[in-house]
Amino acid sequence: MKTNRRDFLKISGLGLGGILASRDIAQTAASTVDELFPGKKRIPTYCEVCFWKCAAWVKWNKKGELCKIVGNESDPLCKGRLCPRGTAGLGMYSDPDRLKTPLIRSYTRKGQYYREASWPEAIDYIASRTRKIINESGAESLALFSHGSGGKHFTRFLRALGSGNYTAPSYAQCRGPRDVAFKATYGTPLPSPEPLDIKNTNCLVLIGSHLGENMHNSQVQEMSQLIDRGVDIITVDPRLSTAAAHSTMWLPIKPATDLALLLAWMNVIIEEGLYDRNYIENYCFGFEDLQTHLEDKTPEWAASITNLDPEKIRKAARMMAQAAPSVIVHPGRHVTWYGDDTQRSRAIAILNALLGSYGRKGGIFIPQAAKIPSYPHPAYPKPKWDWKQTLNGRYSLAHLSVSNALIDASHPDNATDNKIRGWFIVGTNLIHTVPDIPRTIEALQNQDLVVVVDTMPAEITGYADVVLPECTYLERYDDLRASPYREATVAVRTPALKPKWLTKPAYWMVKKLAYKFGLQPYFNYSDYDDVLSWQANQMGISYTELVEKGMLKVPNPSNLYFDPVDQPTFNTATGMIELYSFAFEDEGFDPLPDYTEHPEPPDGYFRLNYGRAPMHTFSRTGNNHFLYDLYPESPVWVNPEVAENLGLRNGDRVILENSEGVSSEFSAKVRVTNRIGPDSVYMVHGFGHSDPRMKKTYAKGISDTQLMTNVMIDPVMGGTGMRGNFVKIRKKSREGLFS
Ligand SMILES: Nc1nc2c(c(=O)[nH]1)N[C@H]1C(S)=C(S)[C@@H](COP(=O)(O)OP(=O)(O)OC[C@H]3O[C@@H](n4cnc5c(=O)[nH]c(N)nc54)[C@H](O)[C@@H]3O)O[C@H]1N2
Ligand SMILES: Nc1nc2c(c(=O)[nH]1)N[C@H]1C(S)=C(S)[C@@H](COP(=O)(O)OP(=O)(O)OC[C@H]3O[C@@H](n4cnc5c(=O)[nH]c(N)nc54)[C@H](O)[C@@H]3O)O[C@H]1N2
Ligand code: SF4
Ligand SMILES: [Mo]
Repeated sequence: MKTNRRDFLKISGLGLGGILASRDIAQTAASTVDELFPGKKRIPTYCEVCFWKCAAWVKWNKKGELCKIVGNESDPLCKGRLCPRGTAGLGMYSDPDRLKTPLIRSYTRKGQYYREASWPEAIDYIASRTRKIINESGAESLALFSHGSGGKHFTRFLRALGSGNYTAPSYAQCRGPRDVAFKATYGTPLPSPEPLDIKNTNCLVLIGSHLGENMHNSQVQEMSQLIDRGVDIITVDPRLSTAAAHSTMWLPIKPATDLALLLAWMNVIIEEGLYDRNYIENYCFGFEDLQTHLEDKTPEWAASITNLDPEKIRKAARMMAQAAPSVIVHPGRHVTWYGDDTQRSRAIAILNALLGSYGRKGGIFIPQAAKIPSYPHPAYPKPKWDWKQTLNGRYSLAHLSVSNALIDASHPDNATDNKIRGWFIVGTNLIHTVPDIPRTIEALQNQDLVVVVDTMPAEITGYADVVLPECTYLERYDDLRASPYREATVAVRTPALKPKWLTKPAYWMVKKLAYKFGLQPYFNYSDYDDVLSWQANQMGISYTELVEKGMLKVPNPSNLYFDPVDQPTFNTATGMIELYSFAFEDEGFDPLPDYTEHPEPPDGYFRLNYGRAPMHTFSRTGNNHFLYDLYPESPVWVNPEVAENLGLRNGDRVILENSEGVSSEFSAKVRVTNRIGPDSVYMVHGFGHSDPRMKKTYAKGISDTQLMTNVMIDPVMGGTGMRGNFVKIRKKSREGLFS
């Protein structure tokens, strides 16, 4: 049967009969360590609850019972301490609502349902559908959307088949604009974790980065040291964020106007001669053009746009210059805001250069990463076309694949020859992740095969033909962690618990699939520690010691800061830091960033603002019982003036309706607070789950993504600006209706 019409399957109540033998169910109780690993009391892993990947220990108590997850004391990314989410990682393992068996979409006259399937059946099914797509239109018609460790294994599978269409939301929905801006300016994008020398800085400037709610571990720890030391922190945020509340200076900017502030700061720094002359002369190109460009961008000009006091704008610029070069204008991370995000990020990159902070102690350091050799495999076939061709001339500076462009290539309105016909989705809940949900669903409906690999019955699994249950990070090996930071390190993840039910690791799944296509040579391992121990060996590290210690330091490949004698080279057209960007000019974009005006909310509407809560990660932790107990749903923050006008009180339930008429599926409680201005409402991303199989979090709170139907695409690299959506607030009446 052709499966191009997919009901969103919200199945509950399907018993665990048949496939799932009682012995699998008995595994819900954690095995003891003596049973699993005689003689061991702790097992090394790195956390997967977010992408900071803190190295950690899974520990057992004296009785040999699993007791907790703690940070690895020698890991620079966590300094021995996990954030609340990492500590609650066991909740990912013990969640009773986890996916338990493979599921295959099946059809009866009455409708569609998922039936539990065995692994051989599920693998056969995927292989035969995949083969059909390859035979008819080539392996290039297969796409992979992934986030997290499992995605790496599936990327290898896709490449071995001959497709280059793999993508992650961490680019066009997150860091892409920043990375393109830094690449254009310094010749290299910024990696994750950001190489920010926060602990050594004398001034930290946060533009929207809400550290403290954004819990990126070592950054938050180092920022709290700054607070204790009384170091200057300047926070630009329309909302009184946790960071703003702990800052020397809070600039409550009018939303969407940051570019004007950044230009005015640069104007002050140049006009008052506060820039780093030597640095500019030795390393930078285009200073005179920049100077001319900024002549009229005075604090008074910016004040009229940003609603900030011009004297405060001057004062902040002087504070930065005084601390320079030990100053960090934080480049941000989730920067897809208003569609001109690459230009805003360029302004941040240039401001850091004027202050001479890039490559300097207390500024932005040169990231140090271990190089992990790739496990031997035959060369990947060269695809006839890949994601670059799907852009059709758009987003010319995108240097990684753009998830939304692959969605476009999968959509029925794609009139080109480069069509995507099958999706593998691994560890990304696209329904909560990519704005304009109806378009994603139309593209999904147009596929001949949709495979979803997840640990939970997340919304995206309801659109699959086949759902493959991955075991959690606590039950598997994954690739070695080689996160770039101040020190080059290698960390290892090994299974601390037996996979529950019929769940399996992604590396096992791709090996089984590869077998069906004669691609075994690409996955030539029996268990994944074959790969890890081979890699460790090649690097001259003892694998036994690595597992014993969880994480090892290896020699840094370069200096952490620019050498005062040796001239660094930059991978740009001029070989210098490009204040004036030839890469931008060549592609028809402003070579120097300029301010663009954005629409204001219409009468009766508010700007939809969103962010993070310390105890949740996106949509993945809502059902984690530890974290649910701490924070079951996000309230909607409303300014007291607005609350008064609309007759709203703390705790009232409301739904939100956007200016295109889309209403939130569920309601949330109002939180009346001065911490948000009267032009916006604020909520935490990741709530409003619509899949009843996630029993705890189902229907709790509002999904910000559902209300994002106006997507402002960044013309430079295709990022999806998400902050231009306006909503009105509808209160629940006594009769239970929203008016
Ligand atoms: N509206 C809105 N959209 C956003 C954002 C926002 O703030 N608001 N933020 C953006 C940003 S910054 C980012 S980085 C992206 C994040 O985007 P995603 O990574 O897609 O975010 P999650 O919602 O956490 O979805 C992760 C999925 O992976 C599953 N999962 C968790 N662990 C595992 C595992 O070990 N194996 C497998 N196979 N699956 C697993 C979870 O159950 C969940 O379904 O979202 C972006 N999109
Ligand atoms: N606890 C937790 N921590 C996380 C994550 C998580 O899911 N949970 N996700 C991680 C990931 S992948 C990412 S990318 C980061 C994202 O974290 P950040 O990069 O810090 O997030 P943003 O969404 O860019 O910033 C949110 C802040 O921007 C403010 N803001 C809104 N509009 C404007 C504006 O016009 N101008 C200015 N200056 N500020 C504005 C909001 O009020 C809010 O305080 O968090 C990371 N850390
Ligand atoms: S910051 Fe928290 S959730 Fe993220 S990897 Fe570290 S401990 Fe895990
Ligand atoms: Mo992100």
